[in-house]
Amino acid sequence: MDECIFCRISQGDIPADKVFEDDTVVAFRDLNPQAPTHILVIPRRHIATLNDIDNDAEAIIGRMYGAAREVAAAEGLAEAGFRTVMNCNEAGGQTVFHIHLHLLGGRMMHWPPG
Ligand code: DGP
Repeated sequence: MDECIFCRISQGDIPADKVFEDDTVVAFRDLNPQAPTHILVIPRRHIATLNDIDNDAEAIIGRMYGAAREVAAAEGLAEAGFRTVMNCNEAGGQTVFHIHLHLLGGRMMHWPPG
């Protein structure tokens, strides 16, 4: 997926402020942060939306949450708390069609989200 911006970040073709990476996932700071800490956790495998998760990809989703937990701890967010969100398709607010888990922290979160 040469045209996918998050594939290109994963491959290192486009710079990003990466905070974590392993064989399965990459985590980097969001370009347009909505909280003092706003990090995106993406799989290296191109998966367009949460609707496209198959049985194989369920393990990837698990790893994304595991990485989010590790990054949240490293960023000092674990005790106070943080939010993880994955938007799906237009009505869900998705704008980049390579799944990503938003990790937001450093301020009080509101509910319901807008
Ligand atoms: P969503 O609306 O859920 O699809 O979130 C997409 C997020 O991706 C949005 O918060 C901005 C961020 N983003 C888009 N392009 C780039 C980029 O090139 N670099 C980084 N670091 N973040 C990006």
